[in-house]
Amino acid sequence: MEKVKKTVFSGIQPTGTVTLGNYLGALRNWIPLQDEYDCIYCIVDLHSITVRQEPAQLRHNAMSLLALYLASGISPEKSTVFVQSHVPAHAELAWALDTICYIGELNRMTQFKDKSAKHSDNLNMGLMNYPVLMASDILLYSTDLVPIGKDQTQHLELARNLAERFNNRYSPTFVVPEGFIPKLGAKIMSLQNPLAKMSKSDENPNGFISMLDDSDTIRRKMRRAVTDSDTEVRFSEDKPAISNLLTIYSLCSGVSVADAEKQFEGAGYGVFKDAVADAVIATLEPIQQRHKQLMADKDYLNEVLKQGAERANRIASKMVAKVYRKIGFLPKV
Ligand code: ATP
Ligand code: LTN
Repeated sequence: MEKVKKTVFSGIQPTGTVTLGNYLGALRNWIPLQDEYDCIYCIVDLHSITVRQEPAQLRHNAMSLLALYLASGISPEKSTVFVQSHVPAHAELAWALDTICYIGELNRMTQFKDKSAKHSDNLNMGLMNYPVLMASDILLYSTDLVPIGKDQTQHLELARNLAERFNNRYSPTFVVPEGFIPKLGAKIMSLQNPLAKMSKSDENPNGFISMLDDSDTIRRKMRRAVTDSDTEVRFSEDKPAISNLLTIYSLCSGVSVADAEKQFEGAGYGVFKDAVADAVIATLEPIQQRHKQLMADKDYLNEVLKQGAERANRIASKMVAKVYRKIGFLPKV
């Protein structure tokens, strides 16, 4: 049966508080898709335990991330919002996909190499297996479009390869998904090192702006942000720090990068950084207020999760049953 609407799937790990990078590169782009697509937005807690998590903190982070999804404009009436561990099909399909994924493919993954170096004391199988679980998330829902930041393109490519491999080995089963990567903001860089991506698990909190940072913290982090050698506010490859701030400014204020360059001609970095801070604060403040209200209403948040898990389970369990049948497992009696 042809679908009326195409399907969108994406997720964020509850590994800490979502950063401005996660927001501008991913979350923000999820909102407008809700009108045109069947959107499924997941809190990927199974992924998050590939790095050690403190149980109470993980529980808090997952709930807070749900509140941030909703506060940012994800509507539980329009979209399916749920927690990955509430839907067993994610792990069930991942196992089957594991058996058609080669170790060499996972060994080549940049994120695996980076995280292995960073967590050499905890080189667990989950860290290596991470992209297969992500493929499972996507393929379970016959996803057409996956809105993600640039760092996830290699993982999406693997999901496409596994879908095609399974379809060829058995028969057409999975939709081969496409990525949706924004032109501007697909890789927001650290404020302390413009050559490294802004990450919520950065040890130096001055490197990232968390979506829940208060105005004073945002202003302070912005003032401390590293800059490039001359004093010109210009977007260019040889000015990675200022180009990153211009990207943030443009996305938060709605002013194009070219117009922003004109606006700050001769102004100096101090004035520019304060304007970037103002734009970020104006973007985040209303979200923070809604987040606070939502966090005070746990019954509502739990109800959203319950309905989301029911909807997701219905679709995902059917897909697993179909895959298990094609593989040759005996049907349940
Ligand atoms: P961690 O630091 O815990 O590994 P993370 O900050 O990289 O996490 P994820 O949960 O892995 O965040 O990513 C969620 C989404 O945000 C993904 O679509 C990812 O591509 C996007 N994203 C992450 N960091 C950035 C960034 N700096 N700029 C743009 N998009 C980003
Ligand atoms: N690996 C992603 C998070 C993620 C995801 C997904 C994104 C897990 N499953 C499915 C899109 C679709 C990351 O951002 N690190």
